[in-house]
Amino acid sequence: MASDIRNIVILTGAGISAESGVATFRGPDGLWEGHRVEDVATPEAFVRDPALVHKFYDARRSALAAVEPNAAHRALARLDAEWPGELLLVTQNVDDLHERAGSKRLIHMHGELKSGWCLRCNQRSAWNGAMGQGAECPACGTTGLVRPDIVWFGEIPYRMDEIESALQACDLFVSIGTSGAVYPAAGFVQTAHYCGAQTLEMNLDPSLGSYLFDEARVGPAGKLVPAWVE
Ligand code: BV8
Repeated sequence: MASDIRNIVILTGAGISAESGVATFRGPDGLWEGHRVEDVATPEAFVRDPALVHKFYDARRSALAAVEPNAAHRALARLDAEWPGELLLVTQNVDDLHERAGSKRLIHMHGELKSGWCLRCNQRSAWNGAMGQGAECPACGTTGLVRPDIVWFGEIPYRMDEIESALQACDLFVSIGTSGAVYPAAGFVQTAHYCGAQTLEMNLDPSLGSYLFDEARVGPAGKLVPAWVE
């Protein structure tokens, strides 16, 4: 890595978990039981059909037990442990593979499958099993008012202030395994570029925003990311 690089921001998307066996959103398998994610991952869908939305997230939460971090997650965790400068890993993913690989300086901007959010007391709690409609909030005991702690379309992503500050201060912005289809994440490369950072994309196919990057490497994250970290 160039010697003038000190502060790094890394953005990951579903593609970094693909080699672990976690389905991406917009690939050939991009539908879930015939539903587009955009039709299930919304507050309106949750009001309209909470059972369907809980089923969608319960299925993905239980699938986490069967998957493991891959070489790309592990390489980023090594970088997190060894990089002497600032490093922030922002993931759009709601799986727990980055933390299981050991990444510490991590933000889940779209929430986490393994968290529940009580609409009565507003507390978030760790969640491993099914949530369903009768779930009881561990903090206040209310049942039936726990929702997935996921940022749905139309909702504001988490910790955007911290992310914006890191983008403005970084020397290098790296995007890994994302189609560039969803904002504000898809716009991070422009913020970093305007603030003087070098930008690198690593993706199986050129993303919608590939043209915005100084460099775009095409291939599987499990191969490209360890080679880049080394
Ligand atoms: C917001 C949680 C305001 C759900 C998700 C019109 C124009 C522009 C924007 C909008 C618009 N209309 C509405 C909007 C805003 C909207 C949006 O962007 N819509 C899109 C569809 C147009 N955004 C929002 O609503 C966001 N909120 O804007 O609030 C605001 C903003 C800022 C500040 C204040 C207020 C909220 C968006 C969050 C939605 N929730 N996830 C869940 O997970 O169930 S988004 C969902 O898509 C996932 O999080 C996912 O991470 C994300 C992006 O998808 P990707 O991760 O990129 O996955 P995808 O399948 O698309 O691509 C995978 C890529 O990997 C591919 O390129 C593939 O080639 C590659 N790949 C595959 N295998 C590999 C690989 N790469 C490497 N190696 C491999 N092996």
